[in-house]
Amino acid sequence: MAFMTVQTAPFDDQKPGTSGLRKKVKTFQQAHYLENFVQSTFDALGDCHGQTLVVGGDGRFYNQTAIQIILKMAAASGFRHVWVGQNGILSTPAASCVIRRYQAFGGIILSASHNPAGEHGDFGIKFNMANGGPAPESITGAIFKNSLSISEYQISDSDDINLSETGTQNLDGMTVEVIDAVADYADLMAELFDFAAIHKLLTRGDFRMRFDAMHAVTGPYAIEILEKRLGAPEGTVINGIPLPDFGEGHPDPNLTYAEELVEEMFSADAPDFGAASDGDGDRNMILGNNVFVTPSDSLAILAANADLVPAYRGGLKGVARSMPTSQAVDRVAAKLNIEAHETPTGWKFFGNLLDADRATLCGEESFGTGSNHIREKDGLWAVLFWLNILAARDLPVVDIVEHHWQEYGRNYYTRHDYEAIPTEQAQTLMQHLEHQLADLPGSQFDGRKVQYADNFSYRDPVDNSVADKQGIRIGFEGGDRIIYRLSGTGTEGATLRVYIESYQADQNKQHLDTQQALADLIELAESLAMIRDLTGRTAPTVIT
Ligand code: VG1
Ligand code: CO
Repeated sequence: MAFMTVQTAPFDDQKPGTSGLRKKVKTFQQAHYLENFVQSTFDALGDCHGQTLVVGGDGRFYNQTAIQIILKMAAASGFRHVWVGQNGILSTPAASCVIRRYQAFGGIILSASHNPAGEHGDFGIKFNMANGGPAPESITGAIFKNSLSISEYQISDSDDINLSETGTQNLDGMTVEVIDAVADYADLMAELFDFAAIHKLLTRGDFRMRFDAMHAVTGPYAIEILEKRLGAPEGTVINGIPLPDFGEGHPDPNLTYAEELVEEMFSADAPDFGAASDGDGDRNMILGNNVFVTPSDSLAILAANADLVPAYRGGLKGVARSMPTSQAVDRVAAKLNIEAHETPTGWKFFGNLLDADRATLCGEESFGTGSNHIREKDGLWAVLFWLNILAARDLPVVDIVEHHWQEYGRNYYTRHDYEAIPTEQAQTLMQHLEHQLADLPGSQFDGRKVQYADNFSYRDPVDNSVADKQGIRIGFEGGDRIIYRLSGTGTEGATLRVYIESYQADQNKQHLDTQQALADLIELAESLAMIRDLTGRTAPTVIT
């Protein structure tokens, strides 16, 4: 066995997006493509000699092939020790948990999250730091820079590692530890939540729940935690077997893609509680009997009820939400008298706030919620948090939501996505909006006065780094907002996301259909951006 130096040439498209590098599987299958990115990553980290690395992925097509390559490259770059999930599996939150537990130097997570999988689907790779969180922009920028000038990489020519059994193996002097993918994560959940109370709720006979793992990575985690440790009846978890093509589904837990669960939860004989997770296990959707909880409301409700959960009983240090996420949680923070932070989209921006203990709970409108227990958003964690609240309060989901609105008011909220728009059209649309920003403040639309209009810029309060051009915001007096940004996770053309929010304090007006309640703002969002004229689209592809 020996280390080899392989000559290569740069690819010009390896700039990490909102959450790592995502491309079609076919792109990753090109000779040297993955290797270039991995070498560029190791080089951006500095000296890797003697260090410990964590490797795992969401189990999609190409996962195991990529892991074998990464292990051989890690050995050639001097890593001493690698922890890898059995069969190459680690959900994103479990990877973050393992990095922290074993005090690793960092981890490589292979996932394209909710993007479709399979040979013709997407693949992805990202690096997480020693704190367990996604690499900050300073590192992703360095990776991209390296990828543009790379001329060679190092790799071992040794045989593949057997990933199917736990235990220790040797790869050219590097120790590979194949670990149970679920155990450490499940133990951490048991430390955070009142498992005894949740066990009682799930076994008392009159409470039914359903969890849809959507044939993605969360199945084994949900079965172990909900059915084995917490006593929920077998069959509580549906679509629990991870498949390399996610059963040809689209494991994005929302009202459009989680059809099977949504149908059951909105039926006459619906369970009391329903939840789903995404491809890599970091997203969550929360449903009650005939009710859907928006992710923004869910974050606010978790914050308002945090004292019911053992891990957060001491109080929250602060909360953080991505800029397009509704402002519902800000009202809870104001009442609790704690800091509320507004960050750009993407979990990497929460890392410093969590490390500095300035935020305890974080969330995004895109079905992501998490806390300082790890440094990623965490789907099952959110589900367990809700179960803990339901066990403690003994109320239906709908009552918990409505009581929350009564106390804090309701932030009507929707996101309209226009997928796969030709990139040039999307850029023209954003420029057209940008040109209007200077003139908008003070303008009136249907009795709404524009208070501010800008392209969001964020200065991290911990390290003072600045992230510019993070989305166009049009804010009205009273708190209503329209936000536009282009997705940084797609692999085909551009995806325009339009986020619309309106606050309603009047209890008599809190029970409207969301799209109806927001109809005039939706129309205004369309006309300001001229979506129809500039893209030819008459309706969004997906509404959440
Ligand atoms: C989307 C979401 C963002 C999330 C990101 C990664 O990014 O909007 O909130 O952090 O996906 O989530 P974008 O740039 O497409 O809007 V996941 O579950 O893909 O790791
Ligand atoms: Co995800």
